[in-house]
Amino acid sequence: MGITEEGDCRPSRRTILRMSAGLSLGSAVAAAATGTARADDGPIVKPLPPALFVVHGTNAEMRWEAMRGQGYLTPADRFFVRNHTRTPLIDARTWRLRLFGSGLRGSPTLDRPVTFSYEDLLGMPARTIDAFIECTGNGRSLYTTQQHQSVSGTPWRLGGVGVARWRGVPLAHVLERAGLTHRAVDVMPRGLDPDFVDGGRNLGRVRRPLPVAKALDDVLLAYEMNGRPLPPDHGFPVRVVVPGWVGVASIKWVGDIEVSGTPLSSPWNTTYYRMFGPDHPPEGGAPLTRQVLKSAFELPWDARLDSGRTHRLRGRSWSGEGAVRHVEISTDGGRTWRRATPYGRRDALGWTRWEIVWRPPGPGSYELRARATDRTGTAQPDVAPYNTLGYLFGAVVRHPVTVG
Ligand SMILES: Nc1nc2c(c(=O)[nH]1)N[C@H]1C(S)=C(S)[C@@H](COP(=O)(O)O)O[C@H]1N2
Ligand SMILES: [Mo]
Repeated sequence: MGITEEGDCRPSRRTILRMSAGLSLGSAVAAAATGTARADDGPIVKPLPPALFVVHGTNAEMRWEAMRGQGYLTPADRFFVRNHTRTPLIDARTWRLRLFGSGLRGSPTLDRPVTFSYEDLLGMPARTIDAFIECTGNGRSLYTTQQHQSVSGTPWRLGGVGVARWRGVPLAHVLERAGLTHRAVDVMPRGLDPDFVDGGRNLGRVRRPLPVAKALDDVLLAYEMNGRPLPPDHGFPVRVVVPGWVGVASIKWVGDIEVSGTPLSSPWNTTYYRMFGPDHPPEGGAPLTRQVLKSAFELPWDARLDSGRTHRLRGRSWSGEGAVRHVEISTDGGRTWRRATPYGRRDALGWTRWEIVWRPPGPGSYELRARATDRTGTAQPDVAPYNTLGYLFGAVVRHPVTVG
């Protein structure tokens, strides 16, 4: 089910060659910049052609029509980027992963941590998973456009999600190697990107605690995305991948990991990534964990479709709760629904692709709706529960199209 165990502890020769290609890329960019300064001063390194992306400040949203005709995975050239600040350029040769804290044997400190190099990680048992990473704010703009509610944050439509093939070392393996004890309760990876400043307050580097049970379950320290070394924007040399969970848990450019015998906190599980608003306690709800069930059509927003012919509508549905069971489509504003036909692979950690044919009855404006049901038997609701930061918009989306 999307998880491949690789018995051999040593990377294949091909992998090593691929990796050394990644290393020389790392050193080339390191010459131009060690950490902050670089020739091109944008927050994102990769090209962001307008046909593939909508840029929101330091972030880039994938256009859903860019998935049309693609296979199961989202190619790296169109995978969304969510940066609190900017993509750092890191030299894999000098990079070290540092582990410290009271949850490790001998309670190593950040000054005297347990360290692993990039090559140490490449030499450990590898695992590959096909999993989505999705921003918790994906769909946020629909709170405003569809529910007429005001929320703050990046106004993503539905393109703050992608499925990639992540290869790396299980975090569990690295924690064991670092001397994990039964005292450990929380694990907190921290990124090497610049400090995040919000409203004049310096909140430090992006970090978020993860309960040890999840850390030991299916979390990966990934060094490859879709069969290549991680691109700089997606966390080179190593990122965390936390399947099914809020995207912020998947810390990019990981530099250190605190392993603690007492619960940890950071702004990313207290100030952010909780539900706030009239229906929630003043300190917010519990820290968010799983992403909610969603669906998207592989169509431009306000797509133009020819009248007088039959169209094959395609889309994808995914859920942090596990595999999608079925998807229904309405082309008449939710009065009638038809089952879409799933095709290809459908993995619990990734998504389900589906299609349906539609012959528009005539020219005019229509709203397409896709409503998925996941393993838990729950279907996407008509309305997403309001929260001031606009997280977890899981309602059925009304996708406008014009037939003419
Ligand atoms: N170090 C670091 N890790 C990070 C972030 C960041 O800004 N810095 N953004 C997080 C958020 S909010 C999301 S949604 C995902 C996005 O991953 P991507 O940019 O590879 O798509 O990365 C997460 N990891
Ligand atoms: Mo995010």
